Amino acid sequence: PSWTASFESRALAPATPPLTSYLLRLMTIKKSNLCFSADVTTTSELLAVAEEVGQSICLLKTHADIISDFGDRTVRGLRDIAKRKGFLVFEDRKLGDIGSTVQRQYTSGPLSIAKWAEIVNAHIFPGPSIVTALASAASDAIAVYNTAVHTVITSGEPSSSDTDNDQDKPDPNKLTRTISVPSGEKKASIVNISTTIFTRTERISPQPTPFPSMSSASPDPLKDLKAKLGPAPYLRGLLLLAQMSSEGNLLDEAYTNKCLEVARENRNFVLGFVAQRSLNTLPDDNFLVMTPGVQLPKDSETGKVSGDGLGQQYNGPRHVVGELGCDIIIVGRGILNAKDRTAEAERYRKAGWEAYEERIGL
Ligand code: BMP
Repeated sequence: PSWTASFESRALAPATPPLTSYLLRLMTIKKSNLCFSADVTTTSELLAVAEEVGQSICLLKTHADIISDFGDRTVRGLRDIAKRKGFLVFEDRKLGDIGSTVQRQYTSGPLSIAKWAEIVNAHIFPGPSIVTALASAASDAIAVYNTAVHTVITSGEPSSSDTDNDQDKPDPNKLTRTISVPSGEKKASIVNISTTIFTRTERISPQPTPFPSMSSASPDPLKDLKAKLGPAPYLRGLLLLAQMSSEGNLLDEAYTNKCLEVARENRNFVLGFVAQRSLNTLPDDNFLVMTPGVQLPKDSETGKVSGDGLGQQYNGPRHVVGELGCDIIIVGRGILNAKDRTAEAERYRKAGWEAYEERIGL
């Protein structure tokens, strides 16, 4: 589809991968094409700001490696807020190494990105196998998740006495049988007992915390959104760094085109790009473009915001979304440094959404 097509119609196009489709539907229902870049250095700050802006965003971008106390509390807290407020999580890790190394960076170590972030990004300078390696690691992570779900269905409700017992570990044969008979009733129970599953899986797994808790006791402020959208699917996707916002960057047009080529070869896993303009040129291209380097002038100012003195270059939402065809604006300090972040996030949401509506002719 061309970039003048609505997000809704792009979500419904038959070839759209499930994660892209979910995100496009989320954006449509929430009327938000705003990604907040939560560039903070502690878990408390991250969770506080996610609460403050969550209502206005479709995506929250992290740099987990700058969070000094990143760990289980960070992941559980963030997943809980993402679930309650309805947004996806994007870890801006910018992977860029040989396939074998990026697989480990993605799935293990203190960050274990694949466990808690629906989206991660990568450079393609190591060559296209970075993408296939990550796709394979992602599908393994999804398989582990599904195994965990089916384990509990097979084993029934945990009792307080048996959850730490080694005998509770999944029996792979049993699991395969369970997966092959997903009746309607079983599907319903998968959703209903997911809270138990995660608690239990964490106790029985050889790894300390394989998946974040999906449980939430808090009231749901976005019930309507959830009723329309359903629960977020457990899926993983990749963005390629096709262009950068920083002055003098080396990602030239040939490199950008190469990214597009690699993305087209991996359409089910690559949901789009971090770039400064839409890269969709073929009728089949339905890649999302997420664009950093976006700021609005402050209320009292009329002037243009140009940069941060460290190479960052800023443009307004109207320019990048309306004129260059970008889909999602990524905003960090524009919101982070505001006195009232909730109000500022809402101001950016509106500006981004109006630019999108104008672009599709509404
Ligand atoms: P800010 O809006 O505060 O300038 O933050 C921009 C965010 O987007 C930062 O987290 C930065 O790492 C990221 N980013 C960028 O600015 N330009 C790029 O080309 C790619 C990025 O990921």
